[in-house]
Amino acid sequence: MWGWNESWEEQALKIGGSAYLDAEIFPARVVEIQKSGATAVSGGTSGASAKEGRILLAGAFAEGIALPEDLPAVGDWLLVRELRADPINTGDAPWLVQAILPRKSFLARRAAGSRHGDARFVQALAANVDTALLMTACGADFSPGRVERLLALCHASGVNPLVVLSKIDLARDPEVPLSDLAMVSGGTPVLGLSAATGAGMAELELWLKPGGTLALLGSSGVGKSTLLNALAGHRLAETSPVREGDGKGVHTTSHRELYRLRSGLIVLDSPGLREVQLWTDDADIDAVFPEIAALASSCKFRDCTHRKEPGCAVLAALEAGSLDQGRYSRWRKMIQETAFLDRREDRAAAAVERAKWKAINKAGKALRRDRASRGMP
Ligand SMILES: Nc1nc2c(ncn2[C@@H]2O[C@H](COP(=O)(O)OP(=O)(O)OP(=O)(O)O)[C@@H](O)[C@H]2O)c(=O)[nH]1
Ligand SMILES: [Mg+2]
Ligand SMILES: [Zn+2]
Repeated sequence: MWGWNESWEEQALKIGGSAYLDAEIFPARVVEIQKSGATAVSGGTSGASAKEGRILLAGAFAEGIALPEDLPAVGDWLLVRELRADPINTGDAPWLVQAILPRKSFLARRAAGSRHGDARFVQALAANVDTALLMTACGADFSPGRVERLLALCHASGVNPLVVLSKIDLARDPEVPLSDLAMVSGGTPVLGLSAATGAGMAELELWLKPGGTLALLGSSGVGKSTLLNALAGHRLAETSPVREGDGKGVHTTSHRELYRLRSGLIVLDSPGLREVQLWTDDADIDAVFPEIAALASSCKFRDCTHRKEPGCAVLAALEAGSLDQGRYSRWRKMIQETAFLDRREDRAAAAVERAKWKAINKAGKALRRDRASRGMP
């Protein structure tokens, strides 16, 4: 159930040991995260039917949380212990998290802005996703550049991407946007489909396997929830029309949730991504721009930045017209952006570290006095 398999069972045994064998602790998958808290469903090999529980972060597990990615994300498999029901409070007993089973993949982006106080500004999108549909729609939403960013995100996460052009019923000739996408997708397959007419749906199904977890990614209004409903064969999630004027979505879906379809497929629907800030390194970006990476190996200088250096093979290809100008500009922007964010992050991360240290260390004052008495800053 919910994608549990032998390799999860192995991990659970290794980490949970006898408490797991005695069923004191059991596996549960995080299916929904709301502002008010997280919900998980019980899983594992015991024949018992799945039940839902509220996740509680406390005790040793909570104390061990140092970074945002240490927190449970949607799709995570947890080992939990049911707190004994309180005889006075008749509400359901919460599930105390003991451990997160090692993730098979982790989709994350940089959180926008530094106000979140996250040490590394990372925002988890989902854990243990097998395949992600990187969606862009025919019409106003169409953006090969956004698909490139999503591809880089997948590269950094261990998720298999599949590029999807949605709403092909709206295009006069879908071959044009499809070939634009093929230009930017490297070896990643590109599928055109319409949840409205059903075109391309059979082809999509060929890529999906029961028990696998599929994530739908793309900006608001591309048709993620509509596709989820089409795959399910009935209405699971709310959808709403895009804005008349500019064709933008209206952010209908407001939280991340995993749905288990009758076919056994598990689908993550999530809010539209407003911006895709990369949580990647240069290698992930290069993987999305293989033609640039290939040219770079012929540059005169090994640390060539491909901006103005003499003997730069990338600039030469640009000049000769064999490298697409748009691809080059977008590649440069992504590289610059991650370099800028890395620099900004170092300072902010240090500040967060300092604040945390101050809060945790009860002997802080004494320590500072001691340091001061020894003439240290
Ligand atoms: N013509 C056409 N319209 C579609 C198709 N798929 C979705 N739509 C419409 O596009 C609009 C937005 O669809 P949603 O499924 O709500 O989009 P979403 O990606 O879930 O948007 P958010 O939840 O805001 O992120 C709805 O009016 C859908 O009916 C399609 O294949 N063809
Ligand atoms: Mg939606
Ligand atoms: Zn160069």
